[in-house]
Amino acid sequence: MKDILTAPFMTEMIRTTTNMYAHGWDERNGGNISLLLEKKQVKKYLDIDKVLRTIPTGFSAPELEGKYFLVTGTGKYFKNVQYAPDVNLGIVRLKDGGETAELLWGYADGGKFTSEFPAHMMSHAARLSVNPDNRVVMHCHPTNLLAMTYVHDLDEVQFTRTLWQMCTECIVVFPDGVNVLPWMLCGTNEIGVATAEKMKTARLVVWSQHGIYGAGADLDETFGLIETAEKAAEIYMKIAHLPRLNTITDEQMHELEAHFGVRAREGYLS
Ligand code: 2HA
Ligand code: ZN
Repeated sequence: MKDILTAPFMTEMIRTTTNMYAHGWDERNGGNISLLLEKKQVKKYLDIDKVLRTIPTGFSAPELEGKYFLVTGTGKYFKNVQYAPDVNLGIVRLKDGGETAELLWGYADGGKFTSEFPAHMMSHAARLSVNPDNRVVMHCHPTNLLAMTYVHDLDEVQFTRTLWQMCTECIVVFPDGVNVLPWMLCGTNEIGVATAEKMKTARLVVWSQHGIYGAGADLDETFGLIETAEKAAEIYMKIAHLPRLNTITDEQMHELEAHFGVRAREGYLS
């Protein structure tokens, strides 16, 4: 059996959490990530018949029965993941229709998965239903996106269009746009259901006055997606209070669509 700390999925997870902390998106215990693993990946590093503990999840997700996830721990700090991965991360397998998680590795201090586990698992199920290659759900608190939810209309078309207008490549990176939830109580099944519903039509879901969820095929892509939206929000927060003399027009957006072979979300451009 190989050392799990050398697994590419582990080193990427450690690098990603470290980098997200460095970006200021994950203060204290803010943020959480879940990465869907293949059974054959896990078997190289762990005896999958050795269950350390079982943990009730408090929700059901039959679509995810038997699936393996590497997940950040509840109350854990992203800045500490690199120093103690086995305390701050865990690998679980879902059973009983998603109602039970079997711990196979990690949460070594007796901890468990993130409080946002429902939103993560329900979002995985939603993304997999539209993209079988989806592997990552990532939540964090990027400063400018969060700031924007205090001063910008929360209408999804308006919010998306503003972000697209802030950097030329935004429409290429997230042509599906950004969905927006109003403020809701976090850590609940209700916000999980609402997030998953929004995840069916976009890979980015803003939680107003809280943060953002991103989904993608790998950690790099998902990080890059949030990074691009956050960059756009940063530009917006720099210019929102100034007279706008120039912008990216819808006509120019159509040129970008044609050149990069992407299709903007239906009805979002004139
Ligand atoms: O505590 O970010 O949304 C981690 C969180 C909760
Ligand atoms: Zn949060």
